[in-house]
Amino acid sequence: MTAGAFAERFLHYLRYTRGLELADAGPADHVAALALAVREALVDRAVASRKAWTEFQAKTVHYLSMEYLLGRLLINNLIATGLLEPAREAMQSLGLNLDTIADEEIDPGLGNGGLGRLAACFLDSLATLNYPAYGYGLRYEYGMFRQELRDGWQVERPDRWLKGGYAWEIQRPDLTVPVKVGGRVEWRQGRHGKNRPVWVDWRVLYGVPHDVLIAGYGTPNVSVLRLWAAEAPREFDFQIFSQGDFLRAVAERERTEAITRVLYPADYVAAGRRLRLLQEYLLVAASVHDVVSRFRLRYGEAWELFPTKVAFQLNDTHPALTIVELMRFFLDDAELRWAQAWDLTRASCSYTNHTLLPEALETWPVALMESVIPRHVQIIYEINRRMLDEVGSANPRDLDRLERLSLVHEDGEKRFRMANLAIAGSHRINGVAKLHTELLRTRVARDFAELWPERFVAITNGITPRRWLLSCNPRLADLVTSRIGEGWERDLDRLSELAHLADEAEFQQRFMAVKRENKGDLVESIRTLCGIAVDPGSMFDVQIKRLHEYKRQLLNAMHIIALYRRIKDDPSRAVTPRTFIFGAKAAPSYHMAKLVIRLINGIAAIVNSDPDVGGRLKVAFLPDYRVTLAEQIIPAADLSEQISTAGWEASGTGNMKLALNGALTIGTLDGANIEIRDAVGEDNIFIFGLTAEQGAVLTISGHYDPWSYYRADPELAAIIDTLRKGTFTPGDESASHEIWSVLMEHGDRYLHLADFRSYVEAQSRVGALYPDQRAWAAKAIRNVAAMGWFSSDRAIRRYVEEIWHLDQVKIGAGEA
Ligand code: 26V
Repeated sequence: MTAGAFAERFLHYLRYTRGLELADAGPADHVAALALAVREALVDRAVASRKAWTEFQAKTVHYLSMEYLLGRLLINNLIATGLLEPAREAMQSLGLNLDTIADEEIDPGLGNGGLGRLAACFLDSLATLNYPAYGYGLRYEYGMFRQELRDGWQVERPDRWLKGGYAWEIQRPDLTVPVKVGGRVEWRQGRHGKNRPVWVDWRVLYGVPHDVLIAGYGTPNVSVLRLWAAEAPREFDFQIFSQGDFLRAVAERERTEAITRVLYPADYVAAGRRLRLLQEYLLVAASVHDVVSRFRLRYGEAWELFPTKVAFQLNDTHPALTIVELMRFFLDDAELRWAQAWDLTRASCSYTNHTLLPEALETWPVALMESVIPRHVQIIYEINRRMLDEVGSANPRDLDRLERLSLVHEDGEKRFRMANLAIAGSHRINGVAKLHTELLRTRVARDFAELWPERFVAITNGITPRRWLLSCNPRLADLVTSRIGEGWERDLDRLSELAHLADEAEFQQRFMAVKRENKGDLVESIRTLCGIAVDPGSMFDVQIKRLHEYKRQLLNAMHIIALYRRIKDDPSRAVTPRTFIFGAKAAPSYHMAKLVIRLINGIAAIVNSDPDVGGRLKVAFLPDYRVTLAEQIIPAADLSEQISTAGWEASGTGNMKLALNGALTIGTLDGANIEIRDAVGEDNIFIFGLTAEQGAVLTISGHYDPWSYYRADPELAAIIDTLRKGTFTPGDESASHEIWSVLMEHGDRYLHLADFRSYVEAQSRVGALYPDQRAWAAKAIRNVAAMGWFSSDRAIRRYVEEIWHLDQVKIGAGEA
């Protein structure tokens, strides 16, 4: 498409969807018209994709996730469709600037963190690799809250992301699906005289699909992200209305449509609330209905083909009811026998575990579930009975084991254990990194792994190089292309061709010049966002991720205090200038996490303005961390903080994004850090701290005593004392004191004191290396060169081989 033709489409949409001429249009109108102009290309591709998938009768994967963090789509979609340059020129010809407009696009925050962003990277790779794929999720009216900082504290503001309309979504009222809830189960005589359970007195609500098309890069294939919005039935209103109870009709409607009102803004803590259960059930029931309808259109009632045409991937346990809903469909609607229904269900479902944190493992009170989906409760009991019968007949005496395997937690209020259900109903269970899978096998899911070892697989996460290099870091992308040519965007292993340039002076200089320019851009953002002046020549030391105790932003803060105290001790001592950059949201209900934000901002206030520091240390907490902010920070980072307590970070994906953009990692032997170390080599990463094994021994033995580290290390003791006294949170001393108490009076569950010295020593090595910019550049380049394996394309290929068994489909020409 030429720039002229693109400009014409843009003006067309301004006029016919917004009723505006160019002169009257504002930034929001520009974004919408641009999106619609690009969307045309996506729709054409989606139509062709659907046609090819259908013609080829291709097996299709359905990724079920309560969260997606897509980020902005305009630049990405322009790049993917090859329209970036025409669009840029078109805007210029109209007196507009593409980048300025792109900066106005909203970032749909339909997720909390890593699990949601992984889902978005996977849809990108599925499209790019020509696999037929649907993502299913919920269209929350309010996404992740917007974070503001007031007096150093996090304040949450609502995220009304849909208020100006979202041009990328296509509402599909024609594909609305009914979902049953409530009621009870009766036993009635069936067709063959046998008594069968019948779900009665349910009420109905509807799921209305909103599709967002995810373009493949350099291919016409498109993934479809189908987001459900809850809608109340019209008939229902009329019924109550005709009884004269108008207010009740409206209130009831309101309650139903509230199901997709808001994203739960907490990860790592199971909500246990009715509304959350309704959300999970809506996602599952609407999606299964959709998939089954499509199957019927293509294959009629040939249910035996189901697992050869349909794969469901459960993104954590949140959509684990898929297993039960499929069973309900096969048993009650398709009238299959249990054994066949179970075989088909298990053969089509698989489950990804994303965390081992006990408080994040979902369980649902049986009584609550009974009031929402009584038939499903019966089915879960029956799945459990059959599973325990089978296991019990092999080992009749091991009652403890049966108790651990049971889908029902019986101690006190009865609850369903969703991870056990997800494992029992899946043919593959995967962890998201090697260590994580090993810990899943040997700790959290040990009894299951002993029963069915072949079902457990390790598939390390990955990231899409399209968003996390090509689009977010055009300077580095261009430099890479200038040396190894195009093609790495779809074959990231080709980055290894950069390795031999690591010691080449000229390439090092170019590489560092790119980094410096990116840092210059970020300096401007920090000035605007935080009002802090930072030196682009200082080392940018970055920790960006959800705020959680196990991720140990507090350990980072303790290191900053250490450096600050050393300067105060001797203001003339030589220090490597550093800018500490944080981005993190705390769950609104997570008290300790909010205290840590307050502490970091307190440290920032003191360090940034102390004349003794003289600007050599700066701390910036950037508000409202989200995909868009990540895309600005990552290209400018020198040092990547991946410092979780070993054993607790399932994988991490920020670690991969930062290394891909030329940051060196300081990290523990946790999650994918281990695999990053193996890829880049020990000399090109800063590893510290206890291993998962050592940490577990220390914790489980009951011998861990933070005070022993306090007594042995005067510098550490002084830092801990500042926390007790509230030195860094003047006016809010109790905030700091509470943090102290969690460490020193409540056992320091995440081993901050145990790892402190090792961390500070690793940081000294970092600080010593940074001034040698050539040596630093060589290591950074080696990191970039070794990141090929961390592409989400590799991860998706592994899912295809180990779990889904899909065939690639070439659009327009059948099978690839
Ligand atoms: C858990 C829960 C618990 C129930 C209530 C709502 C809710 C929402 C989200 C979560 C997800 C926590 C798990 C998670 O995000 N894990 C992260 O997954 C990343 C992708 O696999 C991985 O890189 C991170 O290491 C892991 O922490």
